[in-house]
Amino acid sequence: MFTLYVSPGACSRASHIALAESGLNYKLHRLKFAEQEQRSQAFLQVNPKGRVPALETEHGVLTETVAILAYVAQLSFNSGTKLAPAEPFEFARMQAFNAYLASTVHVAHAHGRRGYRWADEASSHADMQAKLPANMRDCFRLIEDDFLAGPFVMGEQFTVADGYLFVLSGWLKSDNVDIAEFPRVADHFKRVGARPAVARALAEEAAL
Ligand SMILES: N[C@@H](CCC(=O)N[C@@H](CS)C(=O)NCC(=O)O)C(=O)O
Repeated sequence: MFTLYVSPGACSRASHIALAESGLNYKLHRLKFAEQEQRSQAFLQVNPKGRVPALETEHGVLTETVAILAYVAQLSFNSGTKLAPAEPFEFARMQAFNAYLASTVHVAHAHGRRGYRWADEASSHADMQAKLPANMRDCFRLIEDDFLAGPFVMGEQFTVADGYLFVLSGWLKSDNVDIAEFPRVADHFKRVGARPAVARALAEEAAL
C-alpha cells in the first residue's frame, strides 16, 4: 500500500491520477496548505522540501512528480495497465515531456502566486504576474504544435504524461489563459477528464 501526500488542486494530482490509473493500492494524506501543514515538523520528516507530492513506499519516500510518475509507470507494466511506452527511447521521450512540464511549465505557473520564492519586492511580484500569461502561452504553444502527438501525449497510448498535462492545462484559467486558444490541448483536457480513473481521483481529492 502506497501513501501519497497531496494538496487538492496541486501538482500532486498528477501522481494521484497515475496511481488511480495504475490499479495499485494507495491511500491519500491531505496536507492543509492554508494551515502550512507542508512545513510542519511531521511532514518535513517525510519530505524535507516541504512540498507535495511525496510517495511513501515500502522502500522509502519518493519525491518529485517526474520520479513518482516514472516509478508508477514502471510498476504499471506488472499490474497490466501499461502507463508508459515499453521501448526505452519512447520511455525517455515521455520523460522529456514530463521534465518540461516540471521544470518549465510548472515553474512558469509558480511565478504567479509564489513570486516570493524568487524576489522580495511587491513590484517584482507584480511584474512576474504580468508576464505569467505570456510565459504560459509560450509553453502551451510548443505543447500544442510540437509535443502533443494526439490523441494522447505519446500518440495512441495513454501514459502518465497525460494525467500530468491534464493537471497543468487545468491551471491555465487561473493564469488568465483561455485553453480554447489551444484546440488540441483543449480536446486532450476533455478526453482525459472523461476517463473513469481520472474522475475517481478528482472525486477522492474533493472528498479529502
Ligand atoms: N519539483 C516538484 C515541485 C513540487 C511543488 O512545488 N509542489 C507545490 C504544489 S504544486 C507545493 O508543495 N507547494 C507548497 C509550498 O510551496 O509551500 C515536483 O514537480 O514535484
